[in-house]
Amino acid sequence: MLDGKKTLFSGMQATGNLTLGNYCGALKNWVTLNDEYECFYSVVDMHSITVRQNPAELRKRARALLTLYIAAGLDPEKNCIYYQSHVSAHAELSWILNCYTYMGELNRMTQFKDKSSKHADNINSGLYTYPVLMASDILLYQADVVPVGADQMQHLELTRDIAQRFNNIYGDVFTIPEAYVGKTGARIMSLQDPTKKMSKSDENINASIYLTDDPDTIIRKFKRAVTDSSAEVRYDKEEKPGISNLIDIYRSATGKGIEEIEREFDGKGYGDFKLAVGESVADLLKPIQDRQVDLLKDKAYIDGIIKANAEKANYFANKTLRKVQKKVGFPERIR
Ligand code: ATP
Ligand code: LTN
Repeated sequence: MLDGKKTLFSGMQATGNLTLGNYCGALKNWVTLNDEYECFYSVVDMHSITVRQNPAELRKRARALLTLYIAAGLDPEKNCIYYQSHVSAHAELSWILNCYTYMGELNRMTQFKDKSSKHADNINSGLYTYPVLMASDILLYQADVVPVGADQMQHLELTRDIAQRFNNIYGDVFTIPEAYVGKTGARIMSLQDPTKKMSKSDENINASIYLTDDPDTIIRKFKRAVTDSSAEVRYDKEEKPGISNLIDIYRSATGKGIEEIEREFDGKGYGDFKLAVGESVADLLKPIQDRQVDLLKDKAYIDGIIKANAEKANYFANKTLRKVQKKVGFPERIR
């Protein structure tokens, strides 16, 4: 706990183009929580290299993501917005926690199974121990809450287990973090296959709304969204997964409730509904896009944020790391 406030940690990978799923499931919740907590938001570039990256591209995307955090409404003076790779304690704690994590636990991680089937030519050990690096991210800052989309719950459970195991041996070293999964937007599904989550690595560009899409593209993608043939705007995840997903998106973009939405489109066809969803999403994203473009031009300002926040993150991370190193028996540093 810092300044009487609880601590929040979250992070996102700078791989691929961020989607509406990333925004509604993660970033949007971060913005609503950032007054209440002492917040750390990382661009987790070390996680990114578990999948092969083009170096210049990764650097560019990482900067765009860091800027997007600010454009979406996170104040970089109040929140610590930083690159994971600028804080070496992440790698150091990760090594230690690897020695407190069982292979049996890592074998159960569904993201590892998914990613290794997608990247069968590069199933590296970083991909396998990815959740341990994620646990280190969270535990270094003694985070109380971690806002993530529903797909990251399994990693968060593992983080809690590792922390608990460590505390059982060495005393109260780590805060046990809680997940925060938002009420709306926890799982935005693909527009082309509503049984699959919307994902930035989807090959079909019509399946995802990218945060960089312009209004016309957004509206066109919603028009093409896969739905059922009954032409009734009603929330029913089993029978009408496509329409329910669009209702979820509309709820997240407008703050309206399910019943209110059903009433609004009572007697109207899917065409009207899809257009309204598209317009609401375009309105939601436009101001963020404009601000990001402006911020990216202001090199000196962004560089200043990167430097100051890396220092702040290093300070807090090293405090925890030193404590852990002492607990496990590493020799004291001579000053
Ligand atoms: P990839 O396709 O590379 O696996 P991704 O789109 O799933 O990427 P991540 O970088 O793994 O995105 O996730 C960043 C954050 O966005 C996480 O907190 C995750 O839970 C959330 N998130 C990702 N996709 C969705 C989605 N479809 N609905 C809700 N939240 C999501
Ligand atoms: N694994 C997460 C990204 C991530 C993260 C974190 C999220 C890395 N470290 C710490 C929350 C807290 C993902 O793929 N979305």
